[in-house]
Amino acid sequence: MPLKKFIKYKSPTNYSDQEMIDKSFEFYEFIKKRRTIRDFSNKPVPREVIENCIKSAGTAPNGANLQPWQFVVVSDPKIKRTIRIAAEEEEKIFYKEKAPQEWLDALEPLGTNENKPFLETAPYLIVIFSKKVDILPDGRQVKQYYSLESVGIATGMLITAIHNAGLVSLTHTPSPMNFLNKILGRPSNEKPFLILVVGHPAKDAKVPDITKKSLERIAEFK
Ligand code: IYR
Repeated sequence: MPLKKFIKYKSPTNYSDQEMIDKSFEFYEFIKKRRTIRDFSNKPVPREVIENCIKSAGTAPNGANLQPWQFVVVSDPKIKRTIRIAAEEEEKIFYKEKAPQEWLDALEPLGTNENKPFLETAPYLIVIFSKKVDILPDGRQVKQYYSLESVGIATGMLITAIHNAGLVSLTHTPSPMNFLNKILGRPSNEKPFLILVVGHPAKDAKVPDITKKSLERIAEFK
């Protein structure tokens, strides 16, 4: 058996308790300002920002470090248009036929509908795929573990990185999303997870006046 290689962990920080309290509170004050935005500006964003944010997402904890994700960054207007047309087709069926009234009632405060102009307006669509199996360059198949959990965590980190960069995002989940494999030429071992729409907010962007549950409602300490 070859010896497994371990290296010393070097903590990047060494905070006191008070510093940790301050840092965690400052971060909360910052992250609670993140809002999901549906009105995007077409103002360009440097590609390097997106690259850095995806590199951050790629550091996420994940099953057996197999990193079961693929990020496809779309800025080509023709591809964005094709995605918009396909997504709106699915969404029309969702809103007009498939969605039960209870679901439509839950969405009502958010003001969503089948029109998705942001898929063309925003400078970037990051289409996130998850893999149940990976296919190596030599064709061998490698089973992946906890793919959805892993990709969910990475997506959360991507959304946080985008907020930190001063941009806004929208998690968009047309259902079903198989059309994304076809449009983007991705193999069938990759399953679309969601589309993250990224850019600057429109000048007059509005957000729904909603609140988050209190700590007491989302956590208990025993
Ligand atoms: N995918 C649809 C519907 C939708 C569903 C949920 I749950 C939301 O939080 C928001 C929208 C759409 O994107 O409009």
